[in-house]
Amino acid sequence: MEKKRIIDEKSKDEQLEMFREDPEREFLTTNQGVRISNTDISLKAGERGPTLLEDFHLREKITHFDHERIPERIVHARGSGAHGYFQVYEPMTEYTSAKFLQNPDKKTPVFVRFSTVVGFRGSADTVRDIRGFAVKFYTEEGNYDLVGNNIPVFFIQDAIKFPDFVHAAKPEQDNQMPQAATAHDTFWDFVACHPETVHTIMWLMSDRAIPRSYRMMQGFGVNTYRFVNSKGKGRFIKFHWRPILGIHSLVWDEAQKISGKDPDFHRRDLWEAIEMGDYPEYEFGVQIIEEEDEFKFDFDILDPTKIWPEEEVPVKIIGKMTLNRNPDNFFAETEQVAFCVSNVVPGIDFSNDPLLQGRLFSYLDTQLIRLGGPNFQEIPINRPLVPISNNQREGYHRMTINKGKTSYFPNSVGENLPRPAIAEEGGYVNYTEKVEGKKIRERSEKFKDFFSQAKLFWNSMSEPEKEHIIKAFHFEVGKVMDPEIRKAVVDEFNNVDGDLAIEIAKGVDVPVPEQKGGSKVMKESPNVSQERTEHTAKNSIKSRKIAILAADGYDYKELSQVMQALKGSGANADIISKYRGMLKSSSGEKLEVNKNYLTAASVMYDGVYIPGGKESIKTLKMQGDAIHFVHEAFRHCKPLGATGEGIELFKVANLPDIIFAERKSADKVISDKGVVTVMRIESSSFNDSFIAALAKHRHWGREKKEQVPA
Ligand code: HDE
Repeated sequence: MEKKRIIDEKSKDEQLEMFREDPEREFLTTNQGVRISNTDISLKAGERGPTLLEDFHLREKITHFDHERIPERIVHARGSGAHGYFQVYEPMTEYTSAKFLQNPDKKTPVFVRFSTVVGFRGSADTVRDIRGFAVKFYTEEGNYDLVGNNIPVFFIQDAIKFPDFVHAAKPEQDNQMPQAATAHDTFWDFVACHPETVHTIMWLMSDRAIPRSYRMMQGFGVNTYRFVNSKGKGRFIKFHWRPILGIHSLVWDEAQKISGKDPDFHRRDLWEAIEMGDYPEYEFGVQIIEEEDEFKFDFDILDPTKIWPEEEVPVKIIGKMTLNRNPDNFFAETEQVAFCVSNVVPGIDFSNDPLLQGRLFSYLDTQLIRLGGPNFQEIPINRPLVPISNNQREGYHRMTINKGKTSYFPNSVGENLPRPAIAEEGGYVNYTEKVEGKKIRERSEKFKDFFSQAKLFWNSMSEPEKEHIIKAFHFEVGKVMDPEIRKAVVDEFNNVDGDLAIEIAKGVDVPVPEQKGGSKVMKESPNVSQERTEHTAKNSIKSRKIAILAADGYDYKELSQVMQALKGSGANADIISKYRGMLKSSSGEKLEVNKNYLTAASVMYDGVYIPGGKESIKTLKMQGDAIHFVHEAFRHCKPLGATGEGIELFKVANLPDIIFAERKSADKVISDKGVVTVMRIESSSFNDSFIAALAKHRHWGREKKEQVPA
């Protein structure tokens, strides 16, 4: 009889414990366990003589080192992982038999890997790119992998185009440039040759492609899947993840600067949040379409370049995922984790989405080369929590020692075991879908509508979002050397929106199209806009980072009052000054400086606060670094706060068209375009106003003020 294991939140951790190595062993040994007496000097024939081949320790150490690398993922090479758990809110029995979606008391362990797509393993985090959002659920029925992205659509409609697409997007083959960027000729040539890419390109040019944090981005399954209930009834579904912290992005100038100042920005953010107990949380949702409604929409529900607008097919929120533990070892866990779209459990099945169909093949195939053979599921991070029993044997790196005589089925020698399970015993039964058709290389008619949803996306953007998209085109297409490609891109987007095409043309040295074109679609889907969607939390500053600039002589009362208020709302603050060490207030208290101007920059923070204190402000006014900090934060539309003499720094920085608090009404808080000031903080509502400004994240109204240098 099979042993039943109870799977809970801790199960994966307990399983991994069996493989963990304690670093505090006393003696160095070889891989054979022989103690080593010297690991610094190789065995030589005499002090100045040649090294001897018989030095087994030297050979083993160097050989192992020589083999430390495995091929990086062909796409999504750069990633960061975290452990956590998933909990469903209510039984989903009506829709799916998947056991991990039935019991709200059950916590299913998960491992998540976030990634960029195009860059190599060592590339920067904040590049313009789609982000991978892959989740491995270690369920009681085996592993289920939901391998998604932070953008709900994909560039191409058929998996057969994927190698072409990736070749065009990756650095160019002659010179391997540019790194982790799509701003180059081959990428835009591919785009111009493939109108099916335009909808996803709109998303890629939007702020979605430069998230503030992995903790603040949505996730989407992209492809159409199926839920199947225990009666065998199937429904089409799309999966969604929604971050509890809301959806927030960087601005492009900031993203580029962070790439240099802290290429690990997203990795560090995720790691530190988990270390500090700010556990990232995401709600899980599904869109459901009944089979009889398959053809009811003006898009084909199998087309991965199309969304199911939430206004037409609402997202049902069914559970929550919490990430609460960092990996112990990056390579063993984050690098070796192998996601396969084909890993499903009973109750979840596939659709005929042609991109998905190809993915079902590709992921398993790629793990074979990446992880060196067919036994990669035995690597601890990939092991299911339920027993594996089948007749697959041998191959590179086989760990399991299969006992008994038989490795075939049926057999009479081994009591005919292990045997297939029927559905009632938990056996996976593929959905019985009727399929009839001629063998052809064709796509369905609605797949050929490339522009309607790109226009829908454009219609749904707020004004600042539209501005950002146009600027992104100016940067990306502006870097294309070949004028023919630039022209082809403008012509292509003239099919989406005539005004958009004109705006793109202006910035990339291409004549505006002779005939203003554009799709006729007037509809909007506000939920695709980060600014307009109701899913963006705009009332919390939990885990945001605030920079406090100060020098000796700062006002202790002001600083500590603001710090406390920020902390009380869940934000984190760093004190930044010219030197690290202790800063002395005007009343003698000392506070530790966390970063100096070289180790910190405004681009690493969500907001800036300047406390008063005559001497402190006198010093800051003389420091170009402090003024630059304020300029840059202003230009990036971040919330800024100052109290008392702190306001003088803003005045010296010449922040344009901003009204500041005045001495004559000392308790009056002035909040103008995200710049919050008060002369006397004590009995004022400064903290509330500053926190409200921080919660808004960005104050786009200031963006036009291009005269502020940054
Ligand atoms: Fe992937 N993709 N992909 N992809 N993908 C890989 O698998 C592939 C696609 C996604 O953190 C590879 O293990 C094909 C869509 C993520 O380990 C590879 C097609 C979506 C990750 C592969 C697609 C994704 C991958 C490379 C078109 C969003 C990283 C290494 C038919 C729904 C997972 C690997 C991780 C990784 C193939 C398109 C998401 C080569 C053929 C659409 C998040 O197998």
